[in-house]
Amino acid sequence: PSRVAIYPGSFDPLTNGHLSLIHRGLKIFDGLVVAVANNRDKSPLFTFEERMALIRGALGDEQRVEVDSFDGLLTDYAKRRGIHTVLRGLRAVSDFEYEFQLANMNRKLDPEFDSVFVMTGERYFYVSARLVREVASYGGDVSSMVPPNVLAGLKARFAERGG
Ligand code: COD
Repeated sequence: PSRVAIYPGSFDPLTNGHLSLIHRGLKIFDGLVVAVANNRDKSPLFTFEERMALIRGALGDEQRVEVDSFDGLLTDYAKRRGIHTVLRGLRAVSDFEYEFQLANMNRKLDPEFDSVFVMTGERYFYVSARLVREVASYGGDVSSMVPPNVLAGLKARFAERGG
């Protein structure tokens, strides 16, 4: 039987840290569903459609990854998909507290639910989408932190905004 996990996140935008995790995840699972959260309460830099397109663009023709989006609770989406395993990344100790809370809450909502944590490649320990957004907004060089299509997307977005 094939093992598939959901890799959920904001992906605003996809970074090389996320990509590293996807490639590591594919060594553990047969397939991944990258699920972009369409959170109402956040005002993202990229719409969820744009974030999905950037992920698809960065993955090329990787057949084992499906890119999808969800709104509402992750556990509801997971149940709907019949997938009870989620892939999450850990960078530093600082990620642990948040991930621990998230995993426990999700477990309360769905007892079947399990989270698998993978460490990113060490080159990407310090890469976060939030810092990428901030540095790029001031015209800083983020070319080592994001794939080329995301770099182009960031440049276009901040050019539009006149930044
Ligand atoms: N190295 C390793 N891992 C990384 C790196 C990196 N450089 N960068 C990011 N990651 C990991 C993160 O640790 C995370 O595990 C994953 O990649 C995605 O990261 P983000 O920042 O894009 O996504 P998050 O953390 O904002 O995603 C949070 C969710 C959207 C999954 C969460 O808020 C959610 O499930 N929302 C839906 C509503 C819901 O169910 N809420 C209740 C949850 S208890």
